[in-house]
Amino acid sequence: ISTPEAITITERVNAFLATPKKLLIDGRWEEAVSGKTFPTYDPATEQILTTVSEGDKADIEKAAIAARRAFEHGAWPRLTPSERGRLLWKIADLIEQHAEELALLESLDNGKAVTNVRLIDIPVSVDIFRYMAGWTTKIEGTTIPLSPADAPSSHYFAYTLREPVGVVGQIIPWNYPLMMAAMRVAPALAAGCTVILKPAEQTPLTALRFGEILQEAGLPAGVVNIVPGYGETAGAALAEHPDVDKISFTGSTEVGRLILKASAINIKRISLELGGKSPNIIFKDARLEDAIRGAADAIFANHGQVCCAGSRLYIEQDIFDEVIAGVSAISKEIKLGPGIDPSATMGPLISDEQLHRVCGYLESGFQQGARAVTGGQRVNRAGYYVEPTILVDTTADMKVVQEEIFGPVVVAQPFKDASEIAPIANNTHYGLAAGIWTQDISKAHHLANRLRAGTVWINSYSIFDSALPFGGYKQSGYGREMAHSALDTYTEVKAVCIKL
Ligand code: TXE
Repeated sequence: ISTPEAITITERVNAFLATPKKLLIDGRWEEAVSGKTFPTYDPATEQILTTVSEGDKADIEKAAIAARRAFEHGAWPRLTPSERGRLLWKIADLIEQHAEELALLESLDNGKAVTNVRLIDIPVSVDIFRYMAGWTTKIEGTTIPLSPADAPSSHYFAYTLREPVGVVGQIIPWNYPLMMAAMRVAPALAAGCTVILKPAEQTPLTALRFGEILQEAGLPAGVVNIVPGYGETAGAALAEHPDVDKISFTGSTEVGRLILKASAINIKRISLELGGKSPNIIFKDARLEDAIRGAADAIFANHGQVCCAGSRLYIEQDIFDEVIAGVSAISKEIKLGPGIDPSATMGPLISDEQLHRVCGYLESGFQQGARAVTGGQRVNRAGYYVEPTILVDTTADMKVVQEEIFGPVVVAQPFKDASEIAPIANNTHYGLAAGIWTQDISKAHHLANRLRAGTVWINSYSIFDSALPFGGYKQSGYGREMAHSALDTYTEVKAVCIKL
């Protein structure tokens, strides 16, 4: 554990934290209708950072009215695609301009290393706005030749339009708070939708600062409304709201099911990015140094609180001990500490609840016969720290092998030959991502085809790019984030048919 020789918290960050935060509704910062607030904590110290207005059903109602008005009338629908694109580009510039402030806030609120926020969360957030800025002028329909059976001699002209789906509710988690907001808001705005964003109750701060940035960029009132609050109240009200056309949700499979049920009220469009239990498969012909580093990064990055974390490690028998020794050595180099300690490479988990969830999984693993080669317990100090952990002697039926732990815990198992690995890798309810490490490119492609996962990385892991679609098979959800695929989920296709 490192001592917090922390980075200086800038005056701007201190000023932001010094005032209780409010909700952004219709371009104004407002207190919750109920007058309630909730605290947001620094997971490294367990101390309160600031208080935030607690939105619930009444605030969602106000936000839905504002978002509907902004969608139907006013400046937003009148902007040309090109003007919309310029606005998105400006938002990207402003995120970049305020990068350090956002990075510090993220690190304080979430616990993740500020160096990683600067390296990943901020650039990805900037890039998705620039990428989507380019798409605003390219959301095109098609022309379609018709052959009507009952009127073969008539001539028709038919075409499609792609129109914004309408008012969109976005419910996001706490593991990449700013990035998740950017990845959802950017395509929604590119498509011409309006948004009600509900950040996770654990990490509302960067979303709120992002709201100020949207105002600074000149986004018309009501186009993006930000309502922090709890899932069971604000989140559920958003999912149930009859005048919200679509929900984009990232979080647990359990809540994903609730969202689906709630969406029945008005047949909402839904995209779900749920959890994962992604296999990372290392063959003996892989470049071992790269594979070992890749296997460690795949699970320990962001403290394992990553939906696509490589949490099941399958290693060809002959190299099992060598790979485990290598990943274990890397895990011992990891320096635990608060996110704002620049020398820390792994921070605390997000909350007491998450700490207990992860420790509960460790306990269950040990009870079912798993063994920790390294790590295996909570770190005895303030903050929600768990040791980077490798579990071996695991079997397919164990909870730690089947369920998402969402912490720095990998389960490792040997396998004998390539032909047996696909069904083993596919043997969970999830299907978000997978990794393959081999120099035999034919074997890699063959296996990539057999894996039931939305993303397969070969000789790499967790490569994200604005142009690369991301999403799940099976109970990892459906719909794709990022790339032009995301625009499909924020648009409706209208067919127009004219008799000539
Ligand atoms: O998720 P929740 P939690 C997984 C991961 C983790 C577990 C629990 O395995 O251990 O989920 O985390 C909102 N109606 N992932 O409890 O509850 C909530 O306010 C509407 C994977 O944090 O799903 C927050 O904004 N909304 C994951 C968001 O849903 C509701 C990221 C996520 O919270 C709601 C996070 C309700 N009834 C957790 N209840 C990923 N796929 O990346 C809660 N919410």
